[in-house]
This record gives sequence, C-alpha cells and structure tokens, in this order.
Amino acid sequence: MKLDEIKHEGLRRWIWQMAAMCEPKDIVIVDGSDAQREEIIQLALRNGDLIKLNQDKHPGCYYHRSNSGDVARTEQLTFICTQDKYQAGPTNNWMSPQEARDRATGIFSRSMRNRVMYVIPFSMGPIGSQFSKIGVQITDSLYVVINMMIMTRAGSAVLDALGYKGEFTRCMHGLASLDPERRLILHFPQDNEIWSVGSGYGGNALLGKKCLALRIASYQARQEGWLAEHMLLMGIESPSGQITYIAAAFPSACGKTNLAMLIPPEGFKAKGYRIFTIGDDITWLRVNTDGQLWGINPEAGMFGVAPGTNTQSNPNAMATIGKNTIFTNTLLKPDYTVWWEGCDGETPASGVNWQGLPWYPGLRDADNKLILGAHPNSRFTAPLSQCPSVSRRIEQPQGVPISAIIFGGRRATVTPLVYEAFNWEHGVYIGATTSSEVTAAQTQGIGDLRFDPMAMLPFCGYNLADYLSHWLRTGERLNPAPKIFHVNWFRKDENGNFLWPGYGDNLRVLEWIISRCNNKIEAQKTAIGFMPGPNDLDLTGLNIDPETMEKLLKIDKDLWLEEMDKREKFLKEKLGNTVPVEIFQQHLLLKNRLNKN
Ligand code: OXD
Ligand code: MN
Repeated sequence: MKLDEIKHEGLRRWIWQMAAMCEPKDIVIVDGSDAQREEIIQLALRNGDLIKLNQDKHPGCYYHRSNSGDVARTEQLTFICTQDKYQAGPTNNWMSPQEARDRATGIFSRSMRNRVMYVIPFSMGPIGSQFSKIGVQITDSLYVVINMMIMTRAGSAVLDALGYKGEFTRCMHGLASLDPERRLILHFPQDNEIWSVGSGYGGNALLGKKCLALRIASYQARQEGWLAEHMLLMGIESPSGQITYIAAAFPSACGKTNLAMLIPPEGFKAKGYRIFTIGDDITWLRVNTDGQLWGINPEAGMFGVAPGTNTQSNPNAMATIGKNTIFTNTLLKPDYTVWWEGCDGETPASGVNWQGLPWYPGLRDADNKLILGAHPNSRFTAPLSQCPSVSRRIEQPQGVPISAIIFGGRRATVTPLVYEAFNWEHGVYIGATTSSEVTAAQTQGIGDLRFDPMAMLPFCGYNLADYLSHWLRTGERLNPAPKIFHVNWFRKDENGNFLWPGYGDNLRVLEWIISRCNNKIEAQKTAIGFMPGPNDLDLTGLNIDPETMEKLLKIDKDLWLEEMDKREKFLKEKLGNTVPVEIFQQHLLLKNRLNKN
C-alpha cells in the first residue's frame, strides 16, 4: 500500500511531518497481510533483530535480544506532558509539552537515515466496537512491527475503519541510539499523541499497550465517562453453567497472566468449573445502558513474563506459546530452543544468554553474584487466540458484564488471602491503598514496598487523585455495581515460605468470590471487610492444615495499625491534598473499626 492511498488527510500529513524530522530512506505502510509479515520477518532475520528458533520444536517462533540497557520499562524517563503540571498529578513525571517536543525532536532528528519508517495502523479493541480506539504507530524497529502485529489488530482494515477523518492516537516511536541518556517516553493526552524514543523494550515501545491503552486511554476515559484499567479479565463457569466475569488489578509481574488462564484443581474440574480467558493485562470498562459495568480486553496478544512459566504453573500459557511466538531475552540453547529459570525440563548445560554471552549453570560475575540464563523480565509475545482457555467473547464488540473487581498485590504479611469491601466506596479505598513488593518489571527498587493504587501508579495518564474521584463517580452510575475484593496469594510464614499454593488453587478463592457475587454464601463481618469463615473455602484435595488457613486469614491488629500509618503517609504525602474526602473517610472508618476490635 502506498502513502497516497491513505484516505485520511490528517494522517498523511502527520506521516510526512514525522518523516521530515527523521529522514527515513523509505516509508512502508503495514497492511496486516501474511505476505508482508513474512517479508518483515525475513528482513529482521537478515539484520539480526530476530533469530530463527528450531522450527520443529518452536514452529513460527523467533528470538530477540534487547540492548543491555533496555530490558524493562523506565518509569523515570516516562512523562505526562500536559499544559498544567497539576493535570499530570503528584505521582507522574511532568514535562511541559513544548519542552518535551523540543527535547524529543533533537533526538528524533535524522535518526532514521538509512532506515525504513514503518507505519502501523492498529485498533485497540475489536475494529468498529464502541469501546475501541484507533492508533497509528510509526517506528523504525522491525521487532516492534512484528510485536504490534501480535498485540493489536493491525493493518489496512483499521485504515478503512478510520475513513477520511476518524480520530486516532498519533504514536511516534524511534530507536535512535538506544542510549538511556537519550530516551524519553512522552505522553500528550491533550493532543492524543505519544512520542517514545531511545528504547525498543515492550512497555516503552509497543505504544498500543501501556502508553495508549492505559495512559492516554485513562485520560480519555475520564473525559468520556469510562475506565481504562491495568486488569486481567476472565470468565468462570460454575457447575450450574453460569459464567461470572471478573476483572482483577495487580501490579506488574504479580501473576495476572497465570490467574487469567488458570487450570481448575482436579476436584473443581470434576465439579464442572471452566475458565475462559479474555485478557491478562488491560481491561476497558464502560457503564452500559443496563446499569452494569461491561468490559473488553483491548489487546489481541500476551506480552508475558517468561521466568517461572512452566506446565505446572501455567499450562495454558505454555500451550499458547507453542507456536507463532516471539521470545525476548530468554536463554538460547545450542539447539535453538529457549529456556528460562523456572522453565520445564532440565537446566541446560550451556547456552547463550540474553546479553549474547556464553552461559552455563553456576556462572558468576566479578562480584561473585550468580548470573541468570534468562533476564528476570524476559518475555514472550503470543496471540491470545492460541490460548486453549480463550473465550469466544474476545471479539464481541459489547464485551462482557462484570460481577466482581479484585485488587491485589504481593505482600508477605498484613493482608489476608481474601476479603470483600462493604460497598463501592470502601472498595475504591481498598484499591487506592493497595501496595506490593516491587518486581523486575520496573527498573528501580526491586523488593521495596510501594503503594500502587489500582495497580495504576505507573500507568495513570492524569492526576491520580482525580482518577480516584472518577472511580467514585463511576460507582454512582452503576446499578448494580460489581462487588470489590482484595486478595493476597503471597503471604509468607515466619520462615519465608509461601502459605498458599497459588496458581490453579486460587480458584478456591475465586469460587468464594463468585458465590458472594451470586448471593449464594454468607460471610463474616470483620474490621477490614467481609471474609470467609474457616469452612467456607472448598479445600478438598489440598494438603493445608487449619493453622495455616488461620494464618492466611488472620488480621493482626498491630500490623494493620502500622499499615494504616503507612497508608496515611502515602495518601497525604504522595497523593496530595486533592485526594477525595471519601477516601479519607473510609480510612478513618477502618482505623476506628480496627481500634474497636
Ligand atoms: C507489563 C507490565 O508488561 O505491567 O504488563 O510491566
Ligand atoms: Mn502490565
């Protein structure tokens, strides 16, 4: 397809402007055809962006290594560029739009000389759905083109939907020198535009994902009266045949992918439970005319964390990545298959690691620190349609009705296995004060505790305090509102061992949650919310003693009161004085209830 064939004049003009800045040697429009995809893959193989994997063992799969300084999202280089600093809020980095454009122009300038500029029209959400948003990404990275073709609905059908003057997000991306000193991830929500330069890493470079579907979309969602969330979306079919849909927010690398496609434990399979996966990372939610909250997954693929994924922890993910998958920064074995820590099978005797260096088990660096074969944030990119548990509803334009919203984090102590909010407002407070121990998906502070409201701290495209009030106002429009829950799969004992088996067994907790949603079970009222009684979770077939269950459900008053101080500090010092009063009221109510107990 030629540039002149694009009907949308504004789009044509923008492409020319960007080309004038970057001076590529050619411009190619991505039409989404298999033939063009094959051509792009061949080019990527020739220029070293991709390595062909063993096609007998990994049909249609390729391997990619990132630059060594470019293996995770760089939140410190990510900016919200609004006219007014207030609009970006106290938790986002802010830069004025003028300064942002000036600085990025300096880096983009002439950066595509001798390179081809690709133009990728894509839709987040099924093409034509009232939920969906169109973006057009420009990039000079073949890896990005190939990933975008998996992660989004990309190609000329999107240009047809865009027509002569449809709205779209301008997504400008370039690798430039890949130097972190010359890297900027810039969002201009007021102009519906993203500029990302200097990184080829997924969350920084696949602009449909975090940049559009969360940061820009959350801003638009507030203007237009909906919600763009960092949530998985799944359906649970109970023995009666009823499917209950739930959306769940967890910070990065806390197991959203595993939960979204869990395999029911044996007893639950026999009872008749089935899981339907809709999304593993992002959910867009709208209040429908029926008063209920409905959701879609705007993505078409999974960009999942590889380490720890195996046929025990996530058989559905392993089946999904059996073909047509891009592996990034895993270990490459001599037979051109891939391996990562926590993968199936034996640890290989040797391989080439994500930095392109020879690796063998036990290899240590100059400081005597063990070197891993795969980067802890190594990833796979695979079409969601290949997931054995995928729901037929992923293509339905109206999405699915949501019965429960779940928040959670990785906490060794304090928060119990599960509890339920008393009402929407209390649930928003629970979401607002969710915290987690930092993982390898962020470059900074691994292991530290950080508050991460609704798991949106790095992804909210506007003032987080206003975001909380948007949540509160959305609740007022809902009838019935979904019930809100909090879960913690990661509680540990005094010796640092996990108390709960997690993975498929999490369905035992989800069963309680959906029974609550469908008014099938009573709960115990506690200071922090409604909780299951000692015999309310079906633990058949699970080797767990009553004392462990007691620990998992324990509310330790002293620890909670300490936690309340941390929450207060976070709300007051980090979120500033515009936090909605309802959030402080809920905080005080909880404190009073804890003190009375
Ligand atoms: C992701 C993340 O890649 O949250 O999904 O970092
Ligand atoms: Mn994520």
